[in-house]
Amino acid sequence: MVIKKYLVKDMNEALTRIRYEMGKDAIIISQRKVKKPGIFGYFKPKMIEVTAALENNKIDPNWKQKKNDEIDINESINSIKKLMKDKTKELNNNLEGSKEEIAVTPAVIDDNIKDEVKEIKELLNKVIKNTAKEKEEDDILSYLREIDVEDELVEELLSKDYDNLDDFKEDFKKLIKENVKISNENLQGKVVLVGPTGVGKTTTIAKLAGRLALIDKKKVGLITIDTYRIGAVDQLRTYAEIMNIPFKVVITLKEMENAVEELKDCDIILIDTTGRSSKNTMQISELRAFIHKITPDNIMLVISGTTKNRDIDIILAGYRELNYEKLIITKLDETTAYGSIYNISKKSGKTIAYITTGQNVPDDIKSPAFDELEKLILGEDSIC
Ligand SMILES: Nc1nc2c(ncn2[C@@H]2O[C@H](COP(=O)(O)OP(=O)(O)OP(=O)(O)O)[C@@H](O)[C@H]2O)c(=O)[nH]1
Ligand SMILES: [Mg+2]
Repeated sequence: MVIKKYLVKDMNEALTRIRYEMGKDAIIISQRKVKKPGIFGYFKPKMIEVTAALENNKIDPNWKQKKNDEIDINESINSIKKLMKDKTKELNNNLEGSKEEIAVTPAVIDDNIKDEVKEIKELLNKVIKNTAKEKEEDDILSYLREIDVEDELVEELLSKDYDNLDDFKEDFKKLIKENVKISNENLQGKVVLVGPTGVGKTTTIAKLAGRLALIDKKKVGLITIDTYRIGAVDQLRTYAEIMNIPFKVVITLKEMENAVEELKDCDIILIDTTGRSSKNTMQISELRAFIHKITPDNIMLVISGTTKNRDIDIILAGYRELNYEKLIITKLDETTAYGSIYNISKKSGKTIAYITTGQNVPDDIKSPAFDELEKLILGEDSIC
């Protein structure tokens, strides 16, 4: 037997599609009102989910539907079929055997059929219930995909039964609270920013320097050890000149020591580093030697909010040896699903110091509020 579900606006549409796709022998076994899947479905009018069934021997050979459109309820269907077969056999035997002896009265047959129908109904109800449960699971999984949260990171919830997506969200909110922590930074001393290439380390340093020097009126110094990329030094020097703050370029460990010494009167020294591929352990170890020399007060990992889930693992593993304590999640303006905030927090176990939301220096940076991040992760808000 083939069972197929249709999400339609009304019964007319359902009947047309069922007749067209499954043929005239298909029967409707259930119908119910549902919301469209996904978060946006909650704002759309209700639809009808119609389940239709068709016996295998009545399937039109030209009917080519995708295999995954079929609902795998073979176990229950097989028990229904077996039951029907056994009952039919039993009834036939009774009828055969009774030809010469006693005639089977219509009342006896009626009772048998009634029992049979009752059992089939019970089995069908079970099947329909299971199908509804599968539907809720599907909704939850497609919601997680929509908001870009990795399934495995909410594993403990996926083993539970939820009647609807809202119930799931309530539990998910508790997980967000447990795993997404914010540190309200009062930056001081030597602060080093590390992270993969192009995530926005230098731009973030410029934004922080701007805020600290121009708004908080702190004495800020800048150091860069990023002499690797052409133009990298000029990038930060330009900002330093505009803000009129001291700026040092270091190449060797000795120069690093000297630069820190020369900037010792500053309230905050922001140190920019070369973007390193997290897969290149040699480069990261080199960076560690510099960082060790500085004895920083704060090491922050800068990671883009647009990072793919599997790359987050590689980045976090690659930078672990630098013992970073805080996170800066950048480029949140470049995505529409903010699950990465949850994924990065949960996987790293570190607190978020800042998020950045654009290229403007110094405006597009902030210490986020928890509620703000929660809404973004849940897909209830966005950064335009
Ligand atoms: N949309 C957007 N772009 C950003 C953000 N932060 C930085 N960028 C841009 O990302 C690009 C790379 O920024 P950089 O600051 O040079 O990145 P980096 O990490 O220092 O790069 P490397 O030094 O090469 O490792 C630049 O074009 C920035 O303007 C942000 O929050 N949003
Ligand atoms: Mg840079």
